[in-house]
Amino acid sequence: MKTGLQRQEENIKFLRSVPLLQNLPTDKLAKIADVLEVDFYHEGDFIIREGAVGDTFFIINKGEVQVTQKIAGFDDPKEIRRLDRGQYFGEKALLSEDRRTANVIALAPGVECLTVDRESFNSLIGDLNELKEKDY
Ligand code: 6JR
Repeated sequence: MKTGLQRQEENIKFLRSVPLLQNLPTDKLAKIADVLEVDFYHEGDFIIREGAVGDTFFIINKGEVQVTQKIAGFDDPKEIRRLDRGQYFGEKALLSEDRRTANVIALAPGVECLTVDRESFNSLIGDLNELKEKDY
């Protein structure tokens, strides 16, 4: 059995390996590790739906996701990229207080994400320059 403390230490170690969070001091990483939740998704699950309202930021801990977006004139959304362990998504709706800009779908065999809610995102992550400068 893993204790809560072991889980917390594992999460801090993983967060330290996430390029976005690389320059954060340990006390901030510990705060993120305190508030994050772990979510699991099966292959094909829509983690995010384009156009929905959203209040959650995601960091991929295991697996891979497909990002798709509606293209004017086409029925089916088109794949724009894939993301895997250590990468993040869901920041755009939080930064702009707007709707989700794309679909994010779990690929096989499933996905584990660390999630942070809007309030914690605002106080711990939202100010990072990489996020504000991100230009897809
Ligand atoms: N574009 C998430 C990953 C992209 C990408 C291009 C865009 C927008 P969200 O998909 O955050 O939820 O994290 O909106 O909260 O190439 N993602 N690659 N979004 N938007 C999003 C990102 C992630 C969906 C992308 C994304 C655009 C292009 C033109 C508006 C106008």
